[in-house]
Amino acid sequence: MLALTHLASGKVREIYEIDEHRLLFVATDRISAYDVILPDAIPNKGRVLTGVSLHWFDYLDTPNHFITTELGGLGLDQAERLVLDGRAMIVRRAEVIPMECVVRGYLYGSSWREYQAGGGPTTEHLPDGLKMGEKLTEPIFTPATKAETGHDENLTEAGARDLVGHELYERLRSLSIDIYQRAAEAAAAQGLLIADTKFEFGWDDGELLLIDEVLTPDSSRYWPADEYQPGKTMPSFDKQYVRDWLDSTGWDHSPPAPAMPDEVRDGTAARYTEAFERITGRSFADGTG
Ligand code: Q0N
Repeated sequence: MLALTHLASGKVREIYEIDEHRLLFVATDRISAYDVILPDAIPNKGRVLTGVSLHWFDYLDTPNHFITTELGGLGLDQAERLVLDGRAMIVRRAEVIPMECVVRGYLYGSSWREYQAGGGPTTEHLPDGLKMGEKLTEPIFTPATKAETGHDENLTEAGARDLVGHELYERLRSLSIDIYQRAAEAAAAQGLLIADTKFEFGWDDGELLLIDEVLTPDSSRYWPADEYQPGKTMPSFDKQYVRDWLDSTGWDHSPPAPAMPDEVRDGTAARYTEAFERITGRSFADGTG
């Protein structure tokens, strides 16, 4: 489709090479649930996620890979520009640090399961007696690696220090926690809690840069503050609707996933738009009107 070299694919993202120093980072409309990519796309999901990342890059004002969303000068034809508009950013090409920098403010998801099963890498510094979804006294840094299977593998603190070195570990930990705390404070003003989030970092020109998507609903758990209750299962406000529909079909989570009725697709799209509006405090204009 594009006259650019394809560099990498994530479940829902595509990365193309522009030149030695720049990449084109594209958020697609694909959606995954239960670790499987669904056969139907969610209209404008890529634009919503790109808009959320841009909001945080701007708000956080921490060194990051973002250059521009202006796609002129890449030799794209009009059809390509139309598809990419709003969902692509030109970013600085970095040397990716092979560690996912996860920060958790609440004990939930895989970390809760680990804790409940007697403890593991993400819970090694936690006291006993915490409830599911409980707010931690301090946010914790629980880095992971991408395993061959595509599943994240949690690292112990010692394992993470071995992987990146003590000096970089300290820097990534304090930067990740600082970014999380500033984002969580801003989100709280919008009535949202950020249960946990995952950052990636890379090096370019001697600078440590925040890369990838940032604090999107795909990389983070956002909870409506007024629905928060420790001990209770917290529905994800963007994906719960599609998960509930998948559950109602009796699908066993092995690919392929069932095709989505139009109303589930449109309801999911509306929830992503709502997520954008809650997070950024701005209305989402999808550019199709
Ligand atoms: C890049 N990914 C996501 C680490 C890699 N700015 C950049 N420069 C160079 N490469 C990348 C970016 C960005 N963003 C990011 N792939 C390439 C894949 N992750 C998965 C986890 O491990």
